[in-house]
Amino acid sequence: RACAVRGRPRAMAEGPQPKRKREEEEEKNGGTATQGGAAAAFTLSDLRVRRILRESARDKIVFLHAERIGLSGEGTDAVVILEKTPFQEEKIPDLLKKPMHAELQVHNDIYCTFYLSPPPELSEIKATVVYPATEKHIQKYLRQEVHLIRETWEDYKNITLPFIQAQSFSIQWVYNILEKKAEADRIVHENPDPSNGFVLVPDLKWNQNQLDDLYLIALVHRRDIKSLRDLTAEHLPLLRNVLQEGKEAIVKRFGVPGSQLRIYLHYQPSYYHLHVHFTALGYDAPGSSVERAHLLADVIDNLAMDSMYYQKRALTFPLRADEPLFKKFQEAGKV
Ligand code: GTA
Repeated sequence: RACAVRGRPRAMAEGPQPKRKREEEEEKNGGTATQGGAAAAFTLSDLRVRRILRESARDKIVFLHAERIGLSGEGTDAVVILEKTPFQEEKIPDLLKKPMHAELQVHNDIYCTFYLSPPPELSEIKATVVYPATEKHIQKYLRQEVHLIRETWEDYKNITLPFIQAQSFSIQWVYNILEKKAEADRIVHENPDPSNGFVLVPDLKWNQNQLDDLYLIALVHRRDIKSLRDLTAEHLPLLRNVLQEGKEAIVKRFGVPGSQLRIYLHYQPSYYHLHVHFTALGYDAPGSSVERAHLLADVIDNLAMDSMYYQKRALTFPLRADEPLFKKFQEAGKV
């Protein structure tokens, strides 16, 4: 059921690559992406926009509810995220040099503003597609009011755990990576140990063209750890491997030292298979704020002090007002 979007695939496993090599790769791939045992391929132009779920002028990103009309005339939901990509340092001089349309909008004394229409290679937009998308995906990207929840261990057992057992996003994409059915060519590092090992891959949000928004994700091989709440001192060797080997692999491949990485877990995550986020310290990554991110180094220290730390303390996290889990907390009189 993976989506196969006919478009321009990137050969990303090797990190930011020289332009010529990337172009050769693209020609070799013939412009079609079919990773992960994909179902029928479709082009982006098969998708019709139904509505804008959310947009941000600051982040230059728009989240769309789209649909693909089948032969029977029935629409299947999709989510499309369009995002203007960051500038790539080596291409900046071309922006001024290459012939293009430049419209002068304001000229006042020493101040001018121009609007440029750069050639395609200098004006990329990244499109992330979720197809077919569930109602939960659509809700996830819809702009909504957010509330903070303070969850005790009892709340976790009585409200959150039954909820996540009954309905949470599929983690098939995680298993595809761990089993090398998808993104195998993107793996940056692997420790294959079934208990204490993990796979480190570039996150879906990072195009690897520049290091400013570096974002990788470590997925543990063990399948029995849903989130922070399941962690005990038993998991310390695994967590220490992720922290140490993850940092070593990133400095080796991308030249970014551990002191410039933000390494953290989300609580609540969207996907209940333990994973750790590695983002560039200078990048304000979505979900890196205090109400959601738990630094891995702190998690390790907390567990070393008290094996049951995350089964004892209350945890705070944000929930959107119309999320079913928020309603469960409301019904229990906890909000
Ligand atoms: N390599 O197939 C995948 C894949 N999937 C399906 C998800 N991820 C994947 N990585 C690879 N291949 O960082 C990544 C996600 C995320 C992590 C899961 O796995 O990109 P999480 O379980 O803690 O869930 O982490 P999280 O953080 O909620 O996930 P997600 O999807 O990133 O959503 C976070 C919020 O960021 C969204 O609600 C959205 O509002 C916001 N956002 C801002 N910018 C973007 C963007 N460019 N793309 C997507 N979401 C964005």
